[in-house]
Amino acid sequence: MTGSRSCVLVGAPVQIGAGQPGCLMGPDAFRTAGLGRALESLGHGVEDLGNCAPAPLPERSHPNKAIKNLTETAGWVQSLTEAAYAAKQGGRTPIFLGGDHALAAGTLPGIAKAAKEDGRELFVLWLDAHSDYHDLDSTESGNLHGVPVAYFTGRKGFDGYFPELDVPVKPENITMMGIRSVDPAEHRELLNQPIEVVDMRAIDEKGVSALLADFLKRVEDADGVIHVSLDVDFLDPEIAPAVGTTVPGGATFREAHLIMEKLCDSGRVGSLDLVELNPFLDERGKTARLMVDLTASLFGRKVMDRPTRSY
Ligand code: Z70
Ligand code: MN
Ligand code: MN
Ligand code: MN
Repeated sequence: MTGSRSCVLVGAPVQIGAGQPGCLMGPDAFRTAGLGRALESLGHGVEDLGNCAPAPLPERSHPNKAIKNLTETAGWVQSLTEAAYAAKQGGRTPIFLGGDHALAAGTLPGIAKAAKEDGRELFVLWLDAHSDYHDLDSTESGNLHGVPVAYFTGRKGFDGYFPELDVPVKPENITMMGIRSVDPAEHRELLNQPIEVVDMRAIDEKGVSALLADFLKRVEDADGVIHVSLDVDFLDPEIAPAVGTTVPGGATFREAHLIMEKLCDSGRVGSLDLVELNPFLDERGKTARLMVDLTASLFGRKVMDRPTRSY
């Protein structure tokens, strides 16, 4: 139990990016489920900065009439970019309590800017059923939690709608894992660029351990730092029902914990998003508690507190 991080909890109660309300309650559900206490019990310092609010921006509209809540989402992107950049200062470990996945359109640009200033190569592990790779023209649902990866990698089409992107995330530094729901327009674009997409078939064939080891090798070779973006729907809905977009066939309890333990062993995780928790859909807090337990594994909770041998 060798904790020594300075963790900062940043609440991001954004719910307008998702198709149904409820993620607004996410940050308080994580607090109620004991996220701060779990980190403290591992020996880490924890400071809760409370919740962010969206920046007030002038009204804007896009020719794609399906899009919902564009102005407010852009406001969240702006305020969270600034909050993430600030939270990363002083070698701290920000943990963003969502809120739907649109929040990553703010957190990642802020984290990327801080990493660049620190001279560190940023990698992203995107744990999700979905690729969230629509742009503003291609989204059909109009739910903007489906666009963050396109935005923060600097794809065209966000100019004048979302804040101007300072430091984009390199697509070749992104690995998506758990993917099992990709819309046709996302699929076309994903084939044109170097994001690594580890779908559920790959996990079934090779196992999360070997697949994650490949990613960690690339990070280590670049002496990089990792941002983990954990969407509740990465997990199988049987163990994590509190999400608006359940997709069957997700990661198991054991796969998810193993990923967190191996990430912990790498010593390279610098920031974390916990997203898409909809407490209104939970069963006696079980999803919130599972997300807290996974976070604890990520930051040092072990069955046996000794270095893990490689098998
Ligand atoms: C679909 C869309 C999505 C998260 C659902 C789903 C997107 N591709 N993202 N849940 N986190 O509506 O664009
Ligand atoms: Mn997502
Ligand atoms: Mn710095
Ligand atoms: Mn998802």
